[in-house]
Amino acid sequence: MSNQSDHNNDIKNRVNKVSRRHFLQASSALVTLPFLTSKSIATTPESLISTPLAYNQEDTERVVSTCSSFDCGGKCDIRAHVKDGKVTRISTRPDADLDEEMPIMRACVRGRGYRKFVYHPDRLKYPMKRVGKRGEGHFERITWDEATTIIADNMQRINQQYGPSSRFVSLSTGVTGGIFSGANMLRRLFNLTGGFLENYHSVSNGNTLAVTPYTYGTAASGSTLDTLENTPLVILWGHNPNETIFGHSNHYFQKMKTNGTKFIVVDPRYSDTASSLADQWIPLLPTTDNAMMDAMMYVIVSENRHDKAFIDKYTIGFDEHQMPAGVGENESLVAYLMGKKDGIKKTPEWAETITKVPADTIRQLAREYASTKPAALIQGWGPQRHICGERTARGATLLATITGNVGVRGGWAAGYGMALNTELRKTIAGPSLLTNPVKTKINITNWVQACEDKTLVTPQNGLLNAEKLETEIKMIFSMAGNYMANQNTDILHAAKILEDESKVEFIVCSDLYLTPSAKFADILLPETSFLERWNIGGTWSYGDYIILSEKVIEPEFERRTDYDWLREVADKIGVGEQFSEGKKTDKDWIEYLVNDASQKRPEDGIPTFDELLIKRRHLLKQRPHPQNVAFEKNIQDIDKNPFPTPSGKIEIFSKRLYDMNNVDIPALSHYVPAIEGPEDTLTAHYPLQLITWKGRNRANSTQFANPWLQEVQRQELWINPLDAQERKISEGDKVKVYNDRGITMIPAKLTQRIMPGVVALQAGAWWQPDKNGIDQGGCANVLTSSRRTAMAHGNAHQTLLVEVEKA
Ligand SMILES: Nc1nc2c(c(=O)[nH]1)N[C@H]1C(S)=C(S)[C@@H](COP(=O)(O)OP(=O)(O)OC[C@H]3O[C@@H](n4cnc5c(=O)[nH]c(N)nc54)[C@H](O)[C@@H]3O)O[C@H]1N2
Ligand SMILES: Nc1nc2c(c(=O)[nH]1)N[C@H]1C(S)=C(S)[C@@H](COP(=O)(O)OP(=O)(O)OC[C@H]3O[C@@H](n4cnc5c(=O)[nH]c(N)nc54)[C@H](O)[C@@H]3O)O[C@H]1N2
Ligand SMILES: [Mo]
Repeated sequence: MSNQSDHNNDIKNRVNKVSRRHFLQASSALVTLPFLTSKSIATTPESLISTPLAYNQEDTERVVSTCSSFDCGGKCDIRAHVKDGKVTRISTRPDADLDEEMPIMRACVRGRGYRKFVYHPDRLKYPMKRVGKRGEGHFERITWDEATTIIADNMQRINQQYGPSSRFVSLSTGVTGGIFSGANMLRRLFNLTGGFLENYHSVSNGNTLAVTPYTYGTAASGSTLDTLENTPLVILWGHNPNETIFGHSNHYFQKMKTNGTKFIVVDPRYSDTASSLADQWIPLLPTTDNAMMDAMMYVIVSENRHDKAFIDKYTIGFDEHQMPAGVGENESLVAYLMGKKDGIKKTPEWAETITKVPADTIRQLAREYASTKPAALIQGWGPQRHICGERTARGATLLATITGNVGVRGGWAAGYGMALNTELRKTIAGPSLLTNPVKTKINITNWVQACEDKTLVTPQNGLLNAEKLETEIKMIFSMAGNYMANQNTDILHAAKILEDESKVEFIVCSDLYLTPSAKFADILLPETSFLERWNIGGTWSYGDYIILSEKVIEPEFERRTDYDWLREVADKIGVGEQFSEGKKTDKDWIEYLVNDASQKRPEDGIPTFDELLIKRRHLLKQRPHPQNVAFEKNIQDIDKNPFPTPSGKIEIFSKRLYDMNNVDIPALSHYVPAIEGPEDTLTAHYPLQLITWKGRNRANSTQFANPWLQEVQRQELWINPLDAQERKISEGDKVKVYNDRGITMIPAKLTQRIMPGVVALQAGAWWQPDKNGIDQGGCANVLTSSRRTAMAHGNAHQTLLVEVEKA
């Protein structure tokens, strides 16, 4: 052990001292040096494993500290045990080595299951082309040369025939946890050859991202979590970090819990976060959050619990004295709450009938939030993936504002909620995508329309930088995505459009599995997994490190990296050199990108690639890192640092929203009954609201086929026993969940973890139509609506009504 340790210290010293050339030699030698042995992994100090590239267990086993490139909320330090060219086991950063300096995450159940994902017998092995009708899922094996020739030919033909804006890259988040991805390299290739139709809007958080600036002037409303250390009260509003991870939240929340912080969870579901963290769970009907927020504000204002000094100094729109010019009477927050215009006081009793939360519970929560200083109301993104998502996100920013919790340590501004200075994946940027000559963009919610009929996409529903689309989408590449027929809304409609070969003429899909979306491919390509190539992984916000994602095993069968085959396509089109800039492999790029960042940004202390090979990971800032409280500077000196809003203040009332004159996105972001919400007349046919959540055993649909993870959590419909009883449904019964858009069949789980009136399915189950086209897998997106949010034109995966009956 001590030899090992000395050796590592020696390496560290050499890293600091020797010239790069010498160092290069030293580090490449390390991989195979026989003296790097250690008998016990469990007792090996963290300082050791983080330092060398790897070490041997029994001379032949390497343990490599690496990470995935999935978009799963965290970026964990996983340990691949490699023997004879195979990963024999996945472990993770040892318990004993958790520390404040480096609270890097340990693998959850998903991370522990990676071996079963990578070695699954169903993994795609060879390039294939479609035989039979599109969507049927029949393919035959072809050579890579054939595949890249067909792709190069179609890229050129379709470009010539329809123009570059007929070429589209489908949403694909499968590799967005890394800086290097096939989807982005494809964008680069498109841009070298005329461009493509780009999309905007994040399906994850685009609604809150678009609306949070209407309050604060910027979406970056989150602080670093270490600033919450002494916060006595945290309200997690539709936030389930126990499963969704969100960077380091669990590390800090668990610590705070131990230190006595009170946690309240507001969620229609008793989530894993509620069960593991919460002192109180407040279920409410989906889409009614604003009614509860309105009533909380009513209690706070009518009981004089608001922070007057804060409101006077930093905000506009609270009462009639504080309104921007050009606005009529009774438009302020107080006027709205007191019913000056509509005659309705927004009392807890009023809200109880809408939300189903007892008035006293609302009153108690309002009092507690207003009287606990500071308090943090932290929103997840589930509530903003609703048709009223913008209103809900902004509503909470008003609560945070009137209680003076913005810009103060221990408070929280709500809204989007990511921290300002920790967008880590930017620490080391990916390769340049070059410039897209096509300026027209569609919202991601427009893509099916753009395939169907170009006139359906208009500036009013999401088209950017153009009055109309010049052409329909004729070519789609899905590179590590399942957003053609699984993760998108209303997939039965999407599938119908995709089946029609006269519409989209050519579809390429790169994946590891034959997913429901991959079934629509004309060319289906077997990519390598993250264990079979190089990348740099970064965590979501609230963490500030990067991890080297190393190629630890050779790809089997004919699997290739997207970059590798794209390079071949580029050669065939005649732009090979510009595309690759001489870099033959993904590793060449990673090496170049790391060294480039290291050289250009010495202030960040980014290591060189060779240093990273030894260090494995890098903290962006010097420790202890600067704690960041969002808007602290604005609050400390608003004259010098006005908010970047039109008024320079926090805008409780938004004149910009007022001028849009859209009832669905009012200037105050108050409650408006949602279409397909609980007040919709459609409830006569479909009385239950269906929501989906991101469960612990997969990242969206990624790892759906992993047998270990299928054991962790079954796909089933959560239904309250009251609703089940009414429908004579018993535990485990197969039920039919349906609306006008589709049907899914799934076993029922009777549980009080979901409130009456609401049913829930875990998001990300594969669509499994039987021979009659009826889904047998509990895929929620056969039921979801492609309706758009009012301002962002964003997705509303969460807002839908269904009926459930015993099958
Ligand atoms: N385990 C796991 N982690 C993940 C992912 C995954 O698939 N699996 N996906 C990652 C990705 S891509 C993203 S974008 C994030 C998403 O992170 P989030 O969007 O925050 O996650 P969700 O589970 O969709 O929603 C959070 C909670 O909102 C609740 N909710 C739904 N509707 C309402 C409502 O109307 N009001 C209120 N108050 N609550 C509501 C849900 O019950 C759920 O518990 O997670 C990331 N992390
Ligand atoms: N009902 C409902 N639907 C939702 C949501 C919801 O809350 N409810 N959430 C939405 C959100 S926030 C998101 S981000 C989207 C995500 O939707 P997608 O971007 O489609 O994400 P995944 O479903 O994970 O699909 C990623 C695919 O990439 C593949 N893959 C993984 N690794 C690799 C690789 O290394 N190479 C290649 N070529 N392929 C790889 C996986 O096998 C998988 O098929 O889903 C959205 N859909
Ligand atoms: Mo997402």
